[in-house]
Amino acid sequence: MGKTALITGATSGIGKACATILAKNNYDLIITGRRNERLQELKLQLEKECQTQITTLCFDVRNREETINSLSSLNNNQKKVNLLINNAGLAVGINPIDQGDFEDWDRMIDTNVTGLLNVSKTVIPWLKESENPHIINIGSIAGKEVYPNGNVYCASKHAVDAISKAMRLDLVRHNIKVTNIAPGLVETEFSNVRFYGDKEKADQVYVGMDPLTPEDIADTIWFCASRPVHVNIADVLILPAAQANSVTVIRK
Ligand code: NDP
Ligand code: 8X3
Repeated sequence: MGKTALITGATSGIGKACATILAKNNYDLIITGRRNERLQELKLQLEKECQTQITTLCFDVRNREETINSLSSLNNNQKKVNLLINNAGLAVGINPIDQGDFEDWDRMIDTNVTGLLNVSKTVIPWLKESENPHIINIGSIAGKEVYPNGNVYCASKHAVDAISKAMRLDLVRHNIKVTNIAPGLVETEFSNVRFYGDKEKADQVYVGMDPLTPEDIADTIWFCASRPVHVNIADVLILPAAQANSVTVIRK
């Protein structure tokens, strides 16, 4: 039987790369994000290149009602989700905690934590009914250690790390595998968002080093998703070769 994956935040970066590798491996997809034009473009491209069905859902994971209504609009066949990739997320700002911005904090916590929970709570009942169900949460090295000025983003990703562990405990009896993926520096739109669209500042993050690409992370996710039924890769920390921890990066 065919497999279906639901990917949040598929309009860019890691989520888009996951959609691409899964479509190439014959998964039907439900791709989500707030930028509908990008979802439609990706659907067209993947349906042209691969023989799979792509469904798009445009919603903001922070909005619980919108999330539940949008996901609930899927038909019973589309709800046979085998793989949920909780990827939608962001960092906004990088400041000492006494200079942080309430709105930035809300955006990070509401997206990275509440949004992930909104989607998961809606989709878990469908996973329970599907074959070889699997949840992959995109955490971060920021969920393993705290770095200067990373405060609230790090807290939100520590929450993702804890939720992954909690899901693994609570869902093992339903045979649902749970994997936490914790990347270091990956060049996507992430830093552009973090620096409020200041491209020069965003580019500085990756200067003089080879960051990971979204495809590197998607490869790792595909490896986790394609293990035999009895194998669960629980947690993966994946770094560029030039990065040793959050603050130690060797630049040329
Ligand atoms: P991008 O900015 O390229 O992609 C982020 C994705 O999240 C977009 O598709 C965006 O879609 C979606 N998204 C953001 N906010 C919302 C929202 N409120 N509702 C729905 N979708 C939303 O960044 P990355 O690909 O790098 O980020 C993906 C994940 O990887 C994030 O969770 C991030 O924290 C994590 N990560 C990134 C690292 C990096 O260095 N880049 C390292 C470690 C982890 P849209 O704007 O269309 O809604
Ligand atoms: C993104 C990686 O180091 O910018 O989660 O926090 S980092």
